[in-house]
Amino acid sequence: MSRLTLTTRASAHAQGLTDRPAWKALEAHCATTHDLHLRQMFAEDTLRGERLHAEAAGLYLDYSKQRVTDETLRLLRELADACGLNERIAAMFRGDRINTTEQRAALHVALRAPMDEHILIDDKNVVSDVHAVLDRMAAFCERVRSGAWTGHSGKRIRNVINIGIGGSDLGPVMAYEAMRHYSRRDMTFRFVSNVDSTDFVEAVHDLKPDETLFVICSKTFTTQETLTNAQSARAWCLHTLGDERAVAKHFVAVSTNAAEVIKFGIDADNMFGFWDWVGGRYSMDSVIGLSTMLAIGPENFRAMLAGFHAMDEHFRTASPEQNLPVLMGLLAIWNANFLGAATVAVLPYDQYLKRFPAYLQQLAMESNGKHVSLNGMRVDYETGPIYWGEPGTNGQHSFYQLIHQGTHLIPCDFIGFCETLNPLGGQHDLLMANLFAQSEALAFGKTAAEVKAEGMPTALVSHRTFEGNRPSNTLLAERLTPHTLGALVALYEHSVFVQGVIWDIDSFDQWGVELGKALATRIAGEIADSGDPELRHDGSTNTLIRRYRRLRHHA
Ligand code: G6Q
Repeated sequence: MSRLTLTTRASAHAQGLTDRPAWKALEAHCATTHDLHLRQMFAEDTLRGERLHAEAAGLYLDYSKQRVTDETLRLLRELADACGLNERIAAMFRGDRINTTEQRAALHVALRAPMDEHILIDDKNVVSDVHAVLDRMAAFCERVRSGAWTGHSGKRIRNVINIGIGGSDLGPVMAYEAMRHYSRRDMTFRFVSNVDSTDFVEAVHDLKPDETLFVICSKTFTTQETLTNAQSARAWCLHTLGDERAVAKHFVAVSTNAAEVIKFGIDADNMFGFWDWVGGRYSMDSVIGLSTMLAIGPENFRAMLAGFHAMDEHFRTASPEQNLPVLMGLLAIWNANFLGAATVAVLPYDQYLKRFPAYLQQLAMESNGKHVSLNGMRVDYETGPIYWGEPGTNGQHSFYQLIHQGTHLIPCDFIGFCETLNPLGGQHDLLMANLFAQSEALAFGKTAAEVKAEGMPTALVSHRTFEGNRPSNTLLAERLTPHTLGALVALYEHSVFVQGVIWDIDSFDQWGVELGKALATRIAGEIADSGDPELRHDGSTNTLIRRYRRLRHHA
């Protein structure tokens, strides 16, 4: 749907945000500054590159290459005030039920709160519960890592397979990949999420059941994909081990639903619980991170939590001018709603962060991919942009062309580290040179005059010209540690929240995934039907199902 259609149709519905004086002031400001080029902004303010930065929890944010002036930033802060951002932040930390459509708190900050903090839900301090579970996780992980926990045949566990999907997969797999340097190298960690049997079969093809531990991660323990894969895992294990009692040694569950876990056949002693105020995509630092802790050990896991907490405290207490999540959130609003950028490219210059863009896709797009405001009215502005990305430098030889010279405006988040965990000749310097070069080229481009001065034939000048003025953030940290990873994830969690507050949407529900799930269950029944079921879908879906039923056995 074109932007025009969406806006026209939406304008008949709820307004609010776009009626605010602060919004209108930003629109007027945008109209007068739209053509301002970063070249000019840097030329007029020689200190801009040093000035427009903020730093917290080991992360340095340079936002000087964003297309903003001091006035833009002031107006964005005014908008945040008008939207009650401070009060919404306080409400989240207090444990208010800010996830209004599900009547739940969104209290992921409690997952990394130090033991002496008190955060109450229904008069109960949840921080002590969090630490009790952390201690249990740590004791279990120590037993597995030391070899004290053995499989059914007495062999030590060498392989851990996390089975989960969405929030019960993307966080754990991202964190494992990011923290691989700190992980046990004599153990194998794999992640199965897709209901496509290939995912499971490939994950176990070279593993032995008697050395394998399955961590079944599902908040609800009703998710079709996860339970199907868990059943396959059970069958795979028992096929070799041949004894039901083996399940107790090779399966643990992470869930809020004890009844379903027990029904599946996993002993309550082997279950790690959590709470409904932990959203799936905000759960990698909860017990959903059991596989992460198995890989990197309790001490590193706690260091990661400390990184999360450092960013939480910064978010809660820092002034908006210095507040990284607030700045990144407001800059995202500026880019999406005023400069018209529909996507954000996330470009980590660190191979260990290769799954970070995928993780962020869920965090940002499931949180802010909403078209109704908190009061249920259709919004008349764009909400959550599309997040995507690849680690540098690979992306440079692929889609960066479009970012540099295409017709879409694509703000970029560059993420880099001053020190590599794997020094090899001058490779890290080269990697970082590429990061800096890309953000420089995007911002400043290359003028036609510069191209001509190089003696380029006239016919090629326009092809070789780079307009520049492409905005980017650069996040720089000393090195990728568990603490840095925690801070980085918390930064994005809170930046996503800031955007949701401005857009006046519920960033913590995900009703959009429901319809597809319900239809899949119905169609699965129709496919399994051995007779000739009456199909009552649309003509296209009916035809596709019939064709599939006819051809599937001939494969
Ligand atoms: C995340 C979502 C969703 C969820 C998965 C798995 O915020 O709620 O991605 O994590 O659908 O759900 P279960 O953990 O309940 O299996």
